[in-house]
Amino acid sequence: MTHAAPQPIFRHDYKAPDYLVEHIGLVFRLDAEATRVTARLTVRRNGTHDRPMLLNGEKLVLDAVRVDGEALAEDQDYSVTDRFLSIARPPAAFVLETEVTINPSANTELEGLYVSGGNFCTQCEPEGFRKITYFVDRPDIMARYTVRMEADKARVPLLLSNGNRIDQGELADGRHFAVWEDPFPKPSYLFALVAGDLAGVHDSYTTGSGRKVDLSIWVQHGNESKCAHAMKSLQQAMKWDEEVYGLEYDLDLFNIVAVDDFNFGAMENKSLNIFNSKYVLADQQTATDTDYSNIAGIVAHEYFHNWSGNRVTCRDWFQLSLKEGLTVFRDQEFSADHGERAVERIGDVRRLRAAQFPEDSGPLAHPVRPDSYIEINNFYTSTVYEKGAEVVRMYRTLLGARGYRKGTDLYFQRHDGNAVTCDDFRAAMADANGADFGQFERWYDTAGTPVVKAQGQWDAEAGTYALTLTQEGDVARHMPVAVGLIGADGRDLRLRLTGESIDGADSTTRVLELKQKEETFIFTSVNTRPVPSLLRGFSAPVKLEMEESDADLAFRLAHDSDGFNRWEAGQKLATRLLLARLKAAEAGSNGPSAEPLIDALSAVLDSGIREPAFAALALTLPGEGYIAEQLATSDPEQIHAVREALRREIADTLWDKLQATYAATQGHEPFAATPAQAGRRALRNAVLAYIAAAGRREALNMLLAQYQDSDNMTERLAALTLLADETAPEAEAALEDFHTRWRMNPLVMGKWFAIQAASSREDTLARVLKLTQHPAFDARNPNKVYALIGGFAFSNPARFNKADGSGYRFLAEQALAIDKLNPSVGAHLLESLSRWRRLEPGRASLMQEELRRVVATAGISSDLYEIASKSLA
Ligand code: B3K
Ligand code: ZN
Repeated sequence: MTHAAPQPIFRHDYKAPDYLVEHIGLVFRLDAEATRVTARLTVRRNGTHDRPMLLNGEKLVLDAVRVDGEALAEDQDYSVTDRFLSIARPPAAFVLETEVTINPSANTELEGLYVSGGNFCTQCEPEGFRKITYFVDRPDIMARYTVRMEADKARVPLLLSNGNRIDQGELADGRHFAVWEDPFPKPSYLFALVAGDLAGVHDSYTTGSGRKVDLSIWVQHGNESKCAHAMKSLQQAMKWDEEVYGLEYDLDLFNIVAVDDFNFGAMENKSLNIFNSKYVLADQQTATDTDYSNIAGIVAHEYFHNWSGNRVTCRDWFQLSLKEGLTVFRDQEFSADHGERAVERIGDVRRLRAAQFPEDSGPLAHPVRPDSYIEINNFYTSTVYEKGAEVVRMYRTLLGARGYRKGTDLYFQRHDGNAVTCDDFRAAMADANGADFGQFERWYDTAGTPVVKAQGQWDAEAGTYALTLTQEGDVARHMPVAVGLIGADGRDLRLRLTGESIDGADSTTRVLELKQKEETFIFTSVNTRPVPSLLRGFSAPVKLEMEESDADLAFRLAHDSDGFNRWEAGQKLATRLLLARLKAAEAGSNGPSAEPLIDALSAVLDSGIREPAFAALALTLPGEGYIAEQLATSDPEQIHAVREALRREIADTLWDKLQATYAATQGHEPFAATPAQAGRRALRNAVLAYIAAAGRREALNMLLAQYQDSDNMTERLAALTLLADETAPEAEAALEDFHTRWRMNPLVMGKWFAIQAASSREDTLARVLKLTQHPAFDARNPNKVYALIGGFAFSNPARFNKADGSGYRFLAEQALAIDKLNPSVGAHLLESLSRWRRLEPGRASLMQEELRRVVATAGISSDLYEIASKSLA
């Protein structure tokens, strides 16, 4: 069978639903191979029309259809295809009952109802509910749910769904039941069911208005001791949302369930969040500091969705960023308030630049609010999430914290219980503040990263500094540009724009509101040559271009009061050097001296121990992907070689200081996952990475010692990651030792796969191929697939982009194989083949060849088809 090209769906075709569902009563007779689902829908016609009622349904075996208790006749009263059930002439108000059978055990897509670790669980966003029962599966249908579950009591003692449990009891033959009712109307994508044998960890939270909420985290037996961090994070998130947004939790219980097989991070189902166990379980021995911080961020993110997503939801999937951009911004600020603000912000921007900027300049580019899609699962992208968060952040930067809060208050008050659009959010921000956000729509409807050029002119005589900002391209956007001017003593000047009175709003950072294609802002009373610090805190998601000398960059790396820009200055210094050296390498010469950069990094090391988390980031050179992004076309192996050579030069030159810092960052206190300790460990690991880069024998011994002697996974894994680049037998032995210790722990085995996949060893592809046959690897488990195959394709540019195309071929084969089991995971892997236009011609054509092969393969999913065909276009 050949594949008819799947057709796109367009945002402009949105129509209000023909029928509304007010209530749905579900009965599940749970069985691993044959679960029976009865659905009782209370339906009302929407408007005046005589159209049939069309319900979505996939992979369902239809056993019965009834309207108001009367069985319907096929073809006459209803018709059914492999995607829809159509009810021919329904009355204006009626009860529709369907009975279907589904097979949770055979569900490898992990969408709908499936089995993980022997337990039943669900994933419905965006379109999984239609794999459970026939329904009008779109987010603007908000219904109340009552759910009855029946199962074998011994094997399935726990029965959970959304809302409150209103009944439970025993049935014949050792079975039992529970009935849950959710008082809040919700879209079908927020439905959840969990049934199985799990251990519960319990605590509580009392809201500001005095409501006691029972909190439970459900995990596999034996993992109870690894839930404390997730529980504490949940309590902090509940408190933070009250304090910062005035939003309280609205039910008496909140459940989190951890499962090992999950397509992404976690899911915000009403009062029953289901999580990838990777983002719940943590202890000192098995989780890194990064894991701890991801857990806090994701637990908070899913909790925050209770308001930004659940109480106020999306009208259609084109509005996805309405909930995701807003909720990412909320979780970013939560993390900033609980950690080091500048360090968190640097992390946000690094992620944005590593994933979203490339996406926005490649064939898969799309606006924050896309205009069309083939498969909505392909649009859970960094543009919708991370750029969407930047867009929300800009409202706050433009309006200030108070104005922004007025805007969110109005948004939640106006739209509570409704399914709305990005325009509604923008209107709430504007109306609450009497502000004009008309031009701001460009951030939602136009793809691409804007480029802003800056030029400064200090007039010594007039004592003015004129800053001209120019937006490239046809579309002028409305954006905040936060600016500081630094005096010769390293201190910020007090800023005043022309026309402002002396006692006007002068401060050291000013937010300029840029709206035109070109605007000049003139600061007065600038009596020494200032060093400008622009786009402080990364105030807009743009590429800023400005001439700046090495000396000014080094000065800002030492003195900029804005932590983000201080880091940015160092990155710019390093990027410039790396690009010059790449150019020189092509011409067969050495390129410029690294002295200015090494001096600057030396100064970072001098003060490193006082601000270790920042120093770790400042010491780390821009990644290979980021360097490639600065070039029209590139050779990733060459970038790797040049970057490694520079790392070695830095390590050789600063050897003694690196050793001293390593010694000074040895931990003495008992382990705690605090920002302070995590900062110290981050600096220690960054320094160890340089020490390893020097390639001396004593370095190998230090790696082995850190691997063996550490009492925590952060340090142990960092050492093992560096050892995985080595070919020495001791390094192999360490990898083997790690496997022996942790082979029973799937999350730790994921780390073991990931570091081998990211190894710079020449034989990495061969090893990855071999690891796909390892007993701990499982192509059905997304974590393992992303660790091993994703780790190779996304985190190892040098080995993935081998000039002979073997990496591309491997990836295409894996994506095709995974596609048969789990299309959304297969499609995500294939995104690694989308950037061929930015590669030198030889690799570019090898990459295209693989994409063509994928498109030409019969029977591929629409998910995979969309990524492959768009990547080629
Ligand atoms: N809303 C879910 C993501 C669903 C992804 C479906 N492919 C988790 C989140 O963003 O919070
Ligand atoms: Zn989300």
